[in-house]
Amino acid sequence: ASDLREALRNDGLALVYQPIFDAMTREIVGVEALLRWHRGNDEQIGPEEFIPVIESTELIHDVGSWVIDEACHICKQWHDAGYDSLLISANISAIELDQSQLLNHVECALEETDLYPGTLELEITESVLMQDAEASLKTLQALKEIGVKIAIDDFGTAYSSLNYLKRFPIDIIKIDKSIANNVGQDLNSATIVTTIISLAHNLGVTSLAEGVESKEQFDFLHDEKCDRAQGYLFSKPISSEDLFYLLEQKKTGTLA
Ligand code: G
Ligand code: MN
Repeated sequence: ASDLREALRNDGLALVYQPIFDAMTREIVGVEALLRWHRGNDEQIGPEEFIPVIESTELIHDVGSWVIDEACHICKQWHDAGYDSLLISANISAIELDQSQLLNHVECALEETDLYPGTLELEITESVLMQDAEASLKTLQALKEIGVKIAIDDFGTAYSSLNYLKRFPIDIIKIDKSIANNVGQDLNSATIVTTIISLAHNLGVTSLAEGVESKEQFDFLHDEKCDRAQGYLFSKPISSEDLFYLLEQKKTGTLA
């Protein structure tokens, strides 16, 4: 944890950005911010390895706040550069969701960067929502009131309870990559994807498939009217500079 404190102070933490595509128009509609820790020389550590380590410490708030600040800041830059409807999505941990600090911090970050609240999406995993449903509900409702969008992450891997889908103010369902990734291979995954998409649509919620790696998978999602897609088929997570370059290429038609 002390290594991480050091990293936070010395630019050892960085965000990379994975574009999210409109499945119909194939335009980039948003970007998910993903945390990376550059430890030592060439070592890159993903959040699944270090977030659990710091969740029991105060550091989780510093890291969480930093992610939101950085994500809002970069998104505002993209807006100012002309991509003014681009959405930015950031991941929220269980501990953060549990605290009133989160709401205050999100409000501050939006105000400081002058970012339109409706362009910020916060991703929360299913299992986190379930841990303390009452407290989570309050925080999410407050976030909703200030105009922020809520995405439920890794959907289909935990309880997938219809009850909380109804109770929580959710705007986007992100279908877990393990499911979308299997649609070509097994019929069950394909059926699950189809079901989640129609569930989302019946609830008036946006459906997003993660982990799209092949053209076949994408064609299936397209046929099933999935709203958005994200995955290696389009792009892996990239630096903010590379993302900007990608947006420019798309605009000028250099890239199909
Ligand atoms: O839990 P969450 O859905 O936020 O995790 C996103 C992670 O999935 C990132 O670390 C990202 O690098 C990874 N990822 C993104 N696209 C793909 C993909 O197409 N295939 C696989 N296997 N992983 C992906
Ligand atoms: Mn996510």
